[in-house]
Amino acid sequence: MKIAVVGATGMVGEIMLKVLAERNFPVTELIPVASEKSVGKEVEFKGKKYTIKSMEEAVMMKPDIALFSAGGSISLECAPKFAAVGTTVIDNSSAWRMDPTKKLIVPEINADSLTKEDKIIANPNCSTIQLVMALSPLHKKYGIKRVVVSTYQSITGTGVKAVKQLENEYQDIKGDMAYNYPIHRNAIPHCDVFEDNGYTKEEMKLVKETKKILRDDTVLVTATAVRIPVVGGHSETVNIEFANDFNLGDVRQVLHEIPGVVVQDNTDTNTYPMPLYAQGKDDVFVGRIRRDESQKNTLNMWIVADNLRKGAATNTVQIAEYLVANNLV
Ligand code: 2RA
Repeated sequence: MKIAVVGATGMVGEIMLKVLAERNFPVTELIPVASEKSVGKEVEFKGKKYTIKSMEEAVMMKPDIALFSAGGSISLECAPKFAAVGTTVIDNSSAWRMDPTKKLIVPEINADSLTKEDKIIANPNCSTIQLVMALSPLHKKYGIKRVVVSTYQSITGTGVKAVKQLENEYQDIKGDMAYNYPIHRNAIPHCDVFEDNGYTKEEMKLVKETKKILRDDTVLVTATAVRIPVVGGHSETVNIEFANDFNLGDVRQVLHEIPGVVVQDNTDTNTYPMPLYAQGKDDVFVGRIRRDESQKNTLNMWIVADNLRKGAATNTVQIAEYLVANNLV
């Protein structure tokens, strides 16, 4: 497979290369793509150096698949150019996610909807992916009426500038700010930009993308997204009201049976997911599973995942794997 990685020098791009190698994806030719200032530099993949190409060069090389993590504006401009030469694009930005003609894919949930005609495929937002990995099977079994989710998001979701800000603040160094406030010893209830309804874009991504992936607009979702000084991954408290009652043991069994979900839930041994231990892993970790005693048919849980892996790079590569395995590219 001739594979382009667009945004190859970014945080997610670098991890996409790492995951492609880890999973031994059948790459016969790698085309790393980055901004003009990086063209001509090299990236290493599986012990070999590859020269970074410009977007125009990469399009002319007609890759089979292009994995994008280069921001929404570049994706809106360039994904159609790749698609026009027959490349299948899997994009990590929000550009295409809510486009009714584009599919929003978490392979374990809805990859079966993909066809050869899907030439631009959207990778969901990281905080959505880990949420729906747990919600989907429970929705099928019990019918979800409403979800209340609060996120505790890693600064890596913002990028290198945020990681540098935290490092500087550890050492009391004044430097560039990724956020309006210090992040060290703080929690900022502001991920992405505010919309007219008082929610942030990040929160509305959770609301809208969850409905699209579950293919059910009747599922009610409300969200609060908070940035915290953590690097290992995103954490979420989730309160789920079902249409039907449930048995806690059955809920744990349903979650346990999902490929890619690991239940870590034992209060006797203080066993529960934490971002420090989720970092670098591809699973979605679920714990603190307990009945909401304030309301019938309602459950609380805690969900943690590495936002750069299953939340971005790994999910993208898994979509590519599905396309190859099902002869869709
Ligand atoms: C964030 N989910 O964490 C967004 C984009 N990566 O900032």
